[in-house]
Amino acid sequence: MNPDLSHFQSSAMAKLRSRSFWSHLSDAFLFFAAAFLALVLVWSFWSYFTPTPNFLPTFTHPSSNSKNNPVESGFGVNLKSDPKDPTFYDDPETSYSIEKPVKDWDGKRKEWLKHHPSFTAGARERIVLVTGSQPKPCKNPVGDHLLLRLFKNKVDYCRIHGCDVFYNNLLLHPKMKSFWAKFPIVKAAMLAHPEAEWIWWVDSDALFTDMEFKLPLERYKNHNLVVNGWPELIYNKRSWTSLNAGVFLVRNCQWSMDLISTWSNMGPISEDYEKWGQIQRSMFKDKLFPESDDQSALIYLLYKEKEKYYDHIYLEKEFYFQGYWVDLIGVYDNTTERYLEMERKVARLRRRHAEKVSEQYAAFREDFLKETGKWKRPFITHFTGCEPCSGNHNQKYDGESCWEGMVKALNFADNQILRNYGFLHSDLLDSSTVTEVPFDYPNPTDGEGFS
Ligand SMILES: [Mn+2]
Repeated sequence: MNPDLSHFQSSAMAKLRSRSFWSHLSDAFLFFAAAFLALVLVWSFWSYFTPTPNFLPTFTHPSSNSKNNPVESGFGVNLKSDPKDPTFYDDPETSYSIEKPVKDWDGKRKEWLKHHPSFTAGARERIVLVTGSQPKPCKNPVGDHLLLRLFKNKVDYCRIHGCDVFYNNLLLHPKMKSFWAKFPIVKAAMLAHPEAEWIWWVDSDALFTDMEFKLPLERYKNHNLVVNGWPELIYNKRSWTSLNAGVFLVRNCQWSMDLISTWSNMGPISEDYEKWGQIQRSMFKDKLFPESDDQSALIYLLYKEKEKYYDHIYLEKEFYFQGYWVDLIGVYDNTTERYLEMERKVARLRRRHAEKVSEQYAAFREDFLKETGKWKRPFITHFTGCEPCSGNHNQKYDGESCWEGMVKALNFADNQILRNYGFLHSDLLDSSTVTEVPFDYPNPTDGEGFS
């Protein structure tokens, strides 16, 4: 403590202690007199100004009086105002193309936010989830159906947690195909969403299997890219699977713009594309195909330019930022049972509620999850190698296990949503039937039963 301050405090205490009983009594009298007066004043104003209780909020017609009222035109943000002041959008030099770098993006984003102040509050947490699939119908007969369900899963997650979703099914650069296709999309999404701090790329073959879990953004405040990965595998084993590039969270900033262009320049837009493939194969002995791929490219950057990249990239391994499906499909049944057990014991956890306030119930559950340990729901399950659209799954798996695994994961996730609508799949392998959820489910008096 500051010595001057401590002296002041102790002398003030001494003064307080030396005051007489009578002075305390007169203070008390004055206090009550003032409080009474205040009460009378508040009460009289209250009866003057309180309008007739109005149960329903007032709805005004959208065309009337909405110009200056930001709250009216969206969830606290003004969706109707775009002032005339020029921004990067008006600069003919600004290009969405992956081949033309963007400069001074931080300054440009900041300038845009200055002209759209209603977006400033909450800007640090705003996320746009970006995903997509190929432009043509799937070769696999159930491919499009699976893609629809995988997309629905992402929409469900974002409805609960308030993220926006952009689904792209076009190649934005003719050369940037398959795993390279995401970079032109992510770059374009960054420019299209200056209001968002984060772009969250989630592969079409990945799905949320814990609808309650929220990204721990606070943990990433000093980082610009988050991927699931293991430093020891990158630096000691040099494995091309030491991280997974199918799900990543990237900050909408200049650093990321630069990373995306460096990263993409190891892809098919580069004249050295073939050479990059050879470099990657000589570096990662477990990489079996010759083409340069995005995942190897990122590991290469982390390995070769550790000083430049390591401190800015968060390798998340504490939870399933994305998890390999083969490790996870076995846990859904047990996890379901463990969560029901939790709810049988705690009425607050099984209380019915509106879907919109689900995050509150996720927070309630936090205290109980620590005990659950390995039976915590995996956050994201990634069906790597299953190729739902083409059907050309990795020969390591048979098609049946990919298909069954996906159906199980989808229904497991869907149950977490459906419950808010009063229904459940009682069999995770049966996608087409549901049962109505009884009131106060799973009440201990129900016993084990719900099928
Ligand atoms: Mn994938």
